[in-house]
Amino acid sequence: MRHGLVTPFLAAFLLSATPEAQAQTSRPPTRQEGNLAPGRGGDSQQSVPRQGDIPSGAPVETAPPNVPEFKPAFPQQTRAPAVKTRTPIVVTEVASGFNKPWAIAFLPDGRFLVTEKPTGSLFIVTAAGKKSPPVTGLPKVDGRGQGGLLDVEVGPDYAKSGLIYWTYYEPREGGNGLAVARARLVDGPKPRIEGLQIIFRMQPTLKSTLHAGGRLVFTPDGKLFVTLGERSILQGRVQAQDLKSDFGKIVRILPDGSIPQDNPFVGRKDARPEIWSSGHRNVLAAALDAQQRLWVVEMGPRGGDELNRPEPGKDYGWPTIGYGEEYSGEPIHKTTQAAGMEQPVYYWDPVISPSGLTIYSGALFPEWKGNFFIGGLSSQALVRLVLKDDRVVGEERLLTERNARIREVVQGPDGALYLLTDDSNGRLWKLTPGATPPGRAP
Ligand SMILES: [Ca+2]
Repeated sequence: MRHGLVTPFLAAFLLSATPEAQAQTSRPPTRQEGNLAPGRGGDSQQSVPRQGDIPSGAPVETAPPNVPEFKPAFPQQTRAPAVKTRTPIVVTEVASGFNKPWAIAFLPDGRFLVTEKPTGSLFIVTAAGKKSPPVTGLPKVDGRGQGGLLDVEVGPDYAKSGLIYWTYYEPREGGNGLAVARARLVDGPKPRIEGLQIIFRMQPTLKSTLHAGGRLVFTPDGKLFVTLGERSILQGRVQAQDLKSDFGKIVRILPDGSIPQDNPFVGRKDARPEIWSSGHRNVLAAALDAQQRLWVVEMGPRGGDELNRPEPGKDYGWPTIGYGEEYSGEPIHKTTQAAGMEQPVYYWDPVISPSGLTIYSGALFPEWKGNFFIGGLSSQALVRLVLKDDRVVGEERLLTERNARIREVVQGPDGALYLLTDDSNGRLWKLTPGATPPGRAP
């Protein structure tokens, strides 16, 4: 079993965001939007270390590693110094009662789309937390294990087309596989979809209830990244290194499912043309940064969760290299480095079990600009990373006092963070800055 460390959350609220910063409005959504350049935000008058300074000191992780014989390839590839958010955080429960919810997307009118994994249900939720009946017309899902209805995104041309996109475990003859669908959302008291199209089917079909990936990320140039896992069982795992298989890949398609002609393997007979990058294990967390570069956080084996920045045609090593081991304690990798294989930007041992990634670009929390927020399942935390020059320089674990598995984190159009907890009574939380504590005003 995965068992991440739970660090006590110390509510030492020294400072708060400036009123000016809070009054600013931020840009709209989230996973397809990047962060602004790291800056000082509203805290430039404070005497504590400013954003942009390099943190130092002990790491947030204090538990011993599962695989101590594997050493990082460069300083701070793991266990970066602990950092602490100074702005008081207010957690508001927007809605609850979701059965293992998986993803949030924002409709232009301020409502949310929320998926439920095992039931395959999609809900429209108002800002006040009122849930619609399940949207009808979605295809049946294979909801066993890690399967079901996973990610949902509002199409980039939604205002005109009404198109939404989602991922799910598709039941197939001989097993299942991840599929990407799109359809027009028809709003109303009994919402439904119209014009269903399955735009992508992960190949091959396999009997597994695990590791199919499933995050969707639209890019501003009209492409769609889909993250795909390696199905966990050994027959699938080895295919993460096979370019004729979709397993353990990030793929890049157009919204109608066709292949962008500038994909790295287009025109090669020995590779599938949808592949963007290979050698991934199971990616449930993906987002673009301010430069529109894709970042992913991978669910690793015991002691091997990874942050990667997948570049076209590159191999991220799984299962040949890595920093973890089997849950049984048996080795997986002989080594952590190999020619032609990329190093992770950062790794966690013990693991956090990442699901959901947002790179913060809002104005509500100026000190968070450019920071990475990762949902932690076994770690029961919202994991915050501070990066400088594409290296992790600080790590924080937020919300640990709530003992909740965090499945999803997205930035709303209002600059708040929205989270889902992974529970049979799953909750939708909103994170906003609190008031400046008395006597602590700048
Ligand atoms: Ca790797």
